[in-house]
Parts: sequence; C-alpha cells; structure tokens
Amino acid sequence: MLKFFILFLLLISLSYSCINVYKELNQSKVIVNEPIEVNIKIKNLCEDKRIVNVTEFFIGEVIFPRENVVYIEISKGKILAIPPFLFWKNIEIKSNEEKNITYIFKPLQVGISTIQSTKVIDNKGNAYYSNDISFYVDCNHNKVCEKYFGENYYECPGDCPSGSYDGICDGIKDGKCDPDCDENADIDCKRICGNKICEVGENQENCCIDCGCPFGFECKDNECKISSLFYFIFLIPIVFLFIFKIKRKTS
Ligand SMILES: [Ca+2]
Ligand SMILES: [Ca+2]
Ligand SMILES: [Ca+2]
Repeated sequence: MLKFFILFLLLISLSYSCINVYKELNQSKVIVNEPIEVNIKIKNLCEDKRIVNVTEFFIGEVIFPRENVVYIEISKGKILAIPPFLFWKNIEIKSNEEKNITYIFKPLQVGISTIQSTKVIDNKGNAYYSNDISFYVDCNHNKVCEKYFGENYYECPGDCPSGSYDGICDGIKDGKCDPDCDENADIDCKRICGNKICEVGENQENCCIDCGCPFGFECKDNECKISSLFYFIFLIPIVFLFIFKIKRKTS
C-alpha cells in the first residue's frame, strides 16, 4: 500500500515538473560595460499547452528588451532595495515545444558575477527554476583605470599600474606614491622635508624649506619668520618718523 502511495506521489510530482528551464551565456568572454547575451530555453514536456510568466534577476544595465524591465515602486515609507528585473508575460508553449528568450545586458563591475536562476510560473501555478550562471567579468583593457567599474591593480594591472588611484593601496616600492595609501603603507609616500619638492602633506607651516613662506617672511630653521628685508622696508622708516616727531616736539 505504501509503495503505491509513494508511486502516486512520484507521478504527481513528475506531472508538476514537466517544464525544463535552462539558460546559458551566448559568449565565452565577458568584458565590463560591454553587452552580453543570455539565452533562456523553456521546454514544455507536459501533455498539454502551458502559458508561462518568466522572471529574471541580474545585476547590470539592460540593453534589450528595455520594455520588459520592471521597477519595484517605493511604497508608503518603505524603501524596497530591489534592483530592476526582467519580466515576460503570457508566453504560450505547446506540448513538446521549446521557446527561447534572449536578453542583452551590460555588466558594470569587474570580477565574478552570478545570474540567479530564472523563475518560470505556468498557468497552473507551478514554479520552475533554471540553473544559475557564474562568469568572470574582465576589465576592458583600454589603458584607463576605471575605478567605478571595479578596475584595480590586482584585477587589471594593464589599466591600473601600481600607484594608480583605484581604491586599493598596493604599497609597492616603485618611487610612486599610491594616492590610496598613507605614508606608512607605501614607503614612496614618506615625505622628505628638504628635498626641494613641496610634496602632498607638506605646507608652509610644516616644511617651509620646500614650500617657502608668505611675503615678508623668510624660512629660518624650517620656520617662517619676519624677514630682515621686511624690517628694513617697513620698520626703519617708522622709527625714523618717530624720532623726527620727537625732535619736532622738543625744538
Ligand atoms: Ca579600463
Ligand atoms: Ca592604488
Ligand atoms: Ca608605491
């Protein structure tokens, strides 16, 4: 009796999972900010015709079909941080027929990327899921270090050589101060007061030897002090004027 019951359940589950969903990339190489094509195959192995809705989530910018992009609205006080997704409605698939859906999008971040499984719901309310797909998004090798695409020294050394402003402190000793490092992380960022270069972090207050002093001041012992020339030009005439005035009073 139990065997019959299990067989019955198996037959029911088979009858419910009679749609196969499979997806793949239509290319082997993926480059950041360049379009890629994804193909979703939906095969109806059921004995009857099915009408399905398809939902696809991914991270990137949709190129085609833009009219199928759905945005989640922000409802009363609730912010739903769900990215836009693609939605196809009422696709009719006859028994033993396979339908292909193609979409094109641009990945916007270098590194490993995954597109979650496609969800298909048929007119009987059954849900079917495809495989996930993972792939590596390469940098675009255009000799420009595009930090906003996630290009950096480790992922794209051709575009972001050491010392690039790429959000990563590479700390390599190459005579180039990486702007992402502090002076402890990259020895090249150590300031040398006295090398006749007014470097980042040096100013007239902490290194007048390299950065000079304002007008009327001169650098003595690495401090800006009123210059003797300033005394000569401004103070000596004042002293003379003072003496002159005293002499006129006494005469
Ligand atoms: Ca680049
Ligand atoms: Ca860097
Ligand atoms: Ca360096």
